[in-house]
Amino acid sequence: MKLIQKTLVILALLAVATGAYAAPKKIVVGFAQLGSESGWRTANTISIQDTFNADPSVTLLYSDAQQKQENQIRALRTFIARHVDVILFTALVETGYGPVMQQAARAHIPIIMIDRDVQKSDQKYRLCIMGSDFVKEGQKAGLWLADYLKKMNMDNGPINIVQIEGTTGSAPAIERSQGFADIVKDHSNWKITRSQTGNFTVDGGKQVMQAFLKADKGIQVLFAQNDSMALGAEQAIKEAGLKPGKDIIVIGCDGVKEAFEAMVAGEQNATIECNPLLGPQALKAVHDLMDGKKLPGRIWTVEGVYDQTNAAAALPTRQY
Ligand code: GYE
Repeated sequence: MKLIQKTLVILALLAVATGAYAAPKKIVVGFAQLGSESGWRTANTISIQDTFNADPSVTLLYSDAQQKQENQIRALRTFIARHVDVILFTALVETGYGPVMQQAARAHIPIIMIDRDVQKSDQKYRLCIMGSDFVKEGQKAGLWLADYLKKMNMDNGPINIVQIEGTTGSAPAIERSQGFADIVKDHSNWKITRSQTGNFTVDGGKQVMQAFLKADKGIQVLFAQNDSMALGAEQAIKEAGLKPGKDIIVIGCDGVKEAFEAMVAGEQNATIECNPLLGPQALKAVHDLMDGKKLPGRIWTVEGVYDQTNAAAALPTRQY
């Protein structure tokens, strides 16, 4: 080998060794998902994974806590120990995350929350939150019911409403209950006679509705705080020999495809949309942050209400 060639080889080796030719450093994002309890959650996970995995400048580390807070806290600790650049986090319940979030703050790892928030006193440890207005969703369910009862000429006598709540202590369960109660109290003839958690799952919704139907023959309305529980409850209603959507008015929440199919089949009356497709806006927030831009404290998702009057038209365009 001639001297000039030797020199070039040595220079190239030196450049690699000193990192001058190394690929640009990837942004490492840890996503602490809470579980896979519902159709909504599956759509949410896929949206984040697909969006982040399609971006070659990002590495996504994913953890599914299987609806157990201790698993989620462990995942957050692992992300902190690995010094990820950003943590994406949705809280199973509102309380109990203060210490681990503080640990992330001390390690200067920013937390971007999606979907479910933590309690007020711990919100100082997160940079921003993006997702839905759950109080508004509960109110929309109540307002839809008021309109419907008027339309059906049913709003004169007492209205017996049962509620199947989401995971106890979670932001959407607390806030949807609150929003729905806001509207119930404006109607002196409405009463929530039973309210119990179905943990946001199809099975949970079915079991709770079975128990409600055994105990009470006069149920007129069900507000299920997500569509998975509404779909489970619809099965229970059918197995009890009644027609969901006719004998019992059923309102769900989320807007998953199966709920649209149930509305088209006349077995569910309405769903309050809650959009899980947060991947694109979460990725934008991560890039903005890494580019040194300031993130807004709150990014709201824009959502609608669907019932049997517009479900069939919307069904072909539903993405989740
Ligand atoms: O409504 C439910 C899911 O946090 C908004 O969680 C989310 C809720 C959603 O299990 O289906």
